[in-house]
Amino acid sequence: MSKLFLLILAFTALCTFAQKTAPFPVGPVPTERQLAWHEMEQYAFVHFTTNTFTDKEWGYGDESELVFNPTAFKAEQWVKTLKAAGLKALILTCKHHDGFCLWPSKYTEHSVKNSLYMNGKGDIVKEVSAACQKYELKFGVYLSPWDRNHTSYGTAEYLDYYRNQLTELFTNYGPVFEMWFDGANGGDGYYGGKREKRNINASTYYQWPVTLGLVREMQAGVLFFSDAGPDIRWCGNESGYAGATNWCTISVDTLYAGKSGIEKLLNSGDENGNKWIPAEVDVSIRPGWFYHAREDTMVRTAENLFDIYLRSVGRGSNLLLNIPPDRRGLFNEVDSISLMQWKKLLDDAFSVNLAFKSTVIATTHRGNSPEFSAKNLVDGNKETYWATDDNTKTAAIEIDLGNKKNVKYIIIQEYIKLGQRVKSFSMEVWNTNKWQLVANETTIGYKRIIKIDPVCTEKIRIQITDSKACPVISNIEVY
Ligand code: FUL
Repeated sequence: MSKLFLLILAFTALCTFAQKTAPFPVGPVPTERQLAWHEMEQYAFVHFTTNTFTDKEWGYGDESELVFNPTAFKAEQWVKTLKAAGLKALILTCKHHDGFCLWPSKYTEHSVKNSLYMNGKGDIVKEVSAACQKYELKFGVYLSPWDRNHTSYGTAEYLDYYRNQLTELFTNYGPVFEMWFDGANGGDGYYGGKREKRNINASTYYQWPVTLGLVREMQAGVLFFSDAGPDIRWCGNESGYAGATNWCTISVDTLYAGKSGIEKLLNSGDENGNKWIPAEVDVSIRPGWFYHAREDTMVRTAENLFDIYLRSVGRGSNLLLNIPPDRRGLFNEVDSISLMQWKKLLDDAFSVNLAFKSTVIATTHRGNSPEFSAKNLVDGNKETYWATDDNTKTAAIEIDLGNKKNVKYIIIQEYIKLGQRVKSFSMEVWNTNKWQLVANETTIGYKRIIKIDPVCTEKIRIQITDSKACPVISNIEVY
């Protein structure tokens, strides 16, 4: 045998062996914290402050503390309602732009301690975080960087104030899963009586790296949300949708460069982005973020919330749904009813997975190894996956449901621990003896839910038509 022949033989053997091992990650991958975040999928935002009582969306910062007076506040009512609606966490506006604090901060007089609520002895943050712990909902903090009340806003001194408040929130109220940094700033305010406009340079003033470092020291597990991450990015709109093309990757440089017009990029992410920063879709159940009685007739219907779910969770993002308590300090009946009806729609739509343990074949699988076979797509185990050989970027998967079933939704998930890969895919259903195209889409990511015109079929075919590297898919469900 010639040396060259032996060399070729050894090389082929090596390649075959390589294909039998797991694919290497491609591009940025999520951290453990981000992975756990993806799995939460949906949680609540709660906007509550003096605005609830003054009928405003952006308080000026000069509201008397005495206006804050919820007459029947019960944190458990919020938490039980959210839990029943299938939401996994609650992010509370501990301080909105008006600067009023829902906890008795020792660094300001503009807080619950000077309100009528419990004669100034109350602590809304304490009650809400405790109720979350009791009912096993995660708790998150919104602390507006822009403070229209504080006299030192715009100077270096304010940064100490802001950081002191973060210290109070991150040391006295248990674990915080997400910290929401709001980029909004309208300039003018009361500012301790100065009543002027204060402009800051948003990209340098707050010195975020220092603040984030401080918070991480107190709670290593927290995820930071802001327009630019570093853990979770804004989806670029407040209307309730992630991009139909939605990459969890994006380059932070691009995010910081020229803020205006960045919304489109935030909405779709960037295939070649150098960081894993998935999008979160924040949207309110009402037109406003705060409660206004006049909006009682404008609460989103269950059907509308279901559509939002499909355009957020169904596009690989998480949904942050705002439910603002009313002046009693309770979720209004109208909102609660809508939430419960929405939950029922979700339960009905996704109750029986027709693909579970069904027969699945693929045109190819990695190294011909059972470890990467198409069976893994329907085994209900998120840690197993189907993959192809490294140089195979297209493939077809066929799911045989056994006999004809009514199909309306097809769910597909990438094994994102190895990166987001798929650039385009299509879905077909077997209809009157031929394949009928029902979807032609781009990205998959953590989860993609495709709604199709209801069809009675026994077979579904999914074609991966382009991918950054070999596709790695962990799950397919059919409803
Ligand atoms: C915006 C704020 O200005 C709104 O009041 C609200 O809090 C929303 C979630 O973020 O930037």
